[in-house]
Amino acid sequence: MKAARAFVIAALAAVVAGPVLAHSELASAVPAPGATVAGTVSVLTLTFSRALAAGGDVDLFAGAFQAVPGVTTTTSENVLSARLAEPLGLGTYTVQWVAIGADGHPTAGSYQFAVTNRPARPLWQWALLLVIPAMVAAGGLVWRRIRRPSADL
Ligand SMILES: [Cu+2]
Repeated sequence: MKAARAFVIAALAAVVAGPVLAHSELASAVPAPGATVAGTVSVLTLTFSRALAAGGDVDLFAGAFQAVPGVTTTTSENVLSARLAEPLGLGTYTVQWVAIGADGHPTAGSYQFAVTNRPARPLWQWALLLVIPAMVAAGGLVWRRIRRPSADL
């Protein structure tokens, strides 16, 4: 019985202590790992599981590991932001990140995403494409009625 209680206490301690001991790991990113972005990308946002200390870095590589110049990395709370001097063109990109956890432990990783440069047309633009010709056609019919009220009556 005593052993069982000791086991439960140890298990609870592990559950409570687990997150405290965990390093800052990449929780999510925009663009997301493996994503295909339609349009341009001018900032990368990497969100981590825990708070970060200054000193993290994001490097970006195009195609066959050509470094993309003009990447400025800033750290805020648990987010690494990488601003790009120029929006990314079509291609496949590799992100290499290094983050320094608030506990001083560094973590690192990499992932890829793709840019297709085909901006998706917003729904309201499609709606206008349908509505404007319909309104022009309706207006034309009304105009003909006004101009020649008894023409075909
Ligand atoms: Cu740590």
